[in-house]
Amino acid sequence: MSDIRVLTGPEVAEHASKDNCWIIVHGKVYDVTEFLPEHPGGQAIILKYAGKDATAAYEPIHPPDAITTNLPVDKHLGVVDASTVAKVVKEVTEEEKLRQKYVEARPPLDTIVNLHDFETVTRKVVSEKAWAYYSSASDDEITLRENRMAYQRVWFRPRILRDVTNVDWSTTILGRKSSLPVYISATALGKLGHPDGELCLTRAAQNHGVIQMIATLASCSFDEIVDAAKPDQTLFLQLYVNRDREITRKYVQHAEARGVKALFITVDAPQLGRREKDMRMKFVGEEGVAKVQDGQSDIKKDEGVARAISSFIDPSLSWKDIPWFRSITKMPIILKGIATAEDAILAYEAGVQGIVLSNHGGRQLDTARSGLEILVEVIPALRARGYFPNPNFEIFVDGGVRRASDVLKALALGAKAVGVGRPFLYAFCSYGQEGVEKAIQIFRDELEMNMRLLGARTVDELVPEMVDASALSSHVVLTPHDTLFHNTYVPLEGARFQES
Ligand code: 173
Repeated sequence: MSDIRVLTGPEVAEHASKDNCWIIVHGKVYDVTEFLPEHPGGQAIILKYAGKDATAAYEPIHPPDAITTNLPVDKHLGVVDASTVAKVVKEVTEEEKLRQKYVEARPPLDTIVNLHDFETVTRKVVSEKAWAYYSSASDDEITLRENRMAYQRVWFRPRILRDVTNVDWSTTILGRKSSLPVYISATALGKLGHPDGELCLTRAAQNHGVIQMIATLASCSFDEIVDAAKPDQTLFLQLYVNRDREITRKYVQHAEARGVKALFITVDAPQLGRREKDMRMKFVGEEGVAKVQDGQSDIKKDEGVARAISSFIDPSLSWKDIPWFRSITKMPIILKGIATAEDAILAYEAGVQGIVLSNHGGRQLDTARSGLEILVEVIPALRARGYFPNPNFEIFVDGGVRRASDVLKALALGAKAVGVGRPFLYAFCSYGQEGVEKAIQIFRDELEMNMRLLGARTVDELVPEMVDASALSSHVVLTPHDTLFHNTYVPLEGARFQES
């Protein structure tokens, strides 16, 4: 071990330019000069930390192994003597002070009564940047809001006098036991909102028999998440397909070897939507950075966090690729992001094991329809061809689910289970693992009550006759105002004037 080079802070600090750029991450020194133009997030952000410790900025956006796997070994220069590194004294901004105050004044967890509450708390206790990234949706955010509204256009037709002493909401998802007809859907960059990131989900899920879908762009590395899971815990994987299929092949096969039970290929994001809240945040936040570039144009600077790191996603992905995926894995393949009956039929005929009817949480094509509305189009179309019901082809819905009543509506209309993304993310941003456990408990409590009141003792008893979805596809119906949702929803802002 004696041949490891030990550098001092001042030595590293001498390499602080575009032509000679060293950085410190997790106590190690890296020469990133040649890597600068290749950095998916642009060079500017690295240059901001040239010659300094970049760990704090690096951590939420990258899995821990991102730098070691992407940078040739000869650029790993050595370790830094911690006592010699000038602490990048993070100036405690007014924003940060306020955030800390809110963290301290968080409502006690036992006073949290519904999933909206986690969102209310998260908005105050995470950084503005994290909030902008998580909460944003594309363009005018019409679809984001529609995802809630759609559930409110479906009304229950409850049945009575059925002896509902015992109700059971457990189910199977792709042949795997799940204590809820809900799975934790993939969301990226968990460490922006909590230091343990997605591990909060993994730990909570294992205590409650809930299935977690790991995101390709999680802040924790894939292996960290799998290592944190129990051997018998079911994990699914969400996949962004890389332009370099070899990388994707290795990733998928590694996941399968590590015991992941299903592959959800995201098919609605050949390009990321323009999420304006996120874009504005980045633009304002990195203003100083643009100057480092000295007139160089950095097209990434106003794109927001997600767009900056999504350039590896292959927009050429097509139906022709499905047989290749089938050839590289035995895991069930599910296409995530189907939005029409036409594509649901193609998916079935392509031989995949399921589809997620989704608009990516309103973050992709704005004014795309809600998953629930897609569901009532897809089921009859599949049924007419004899493709539904079929135990080997499961249909999922995600987007906008905040209540067990939403879950029951989707199941009654033919979904096998629903995906829940942001609410679980917000649960850990606000209260860590315990928050996620509480969110699961809330689902249980609401499912118990709603199933009793609806007269369904098991998920199999949730039938289409229990709902009136006749207004679902009509977008001009009045429903009572969803107060909690609208109180949490932050309206888009207009252009910002510069400060003088
Ligand atoms: O919705 C997203 O933000 C998302 O899917 C994504 C895609 C690429 C990078 C980060 C997040």
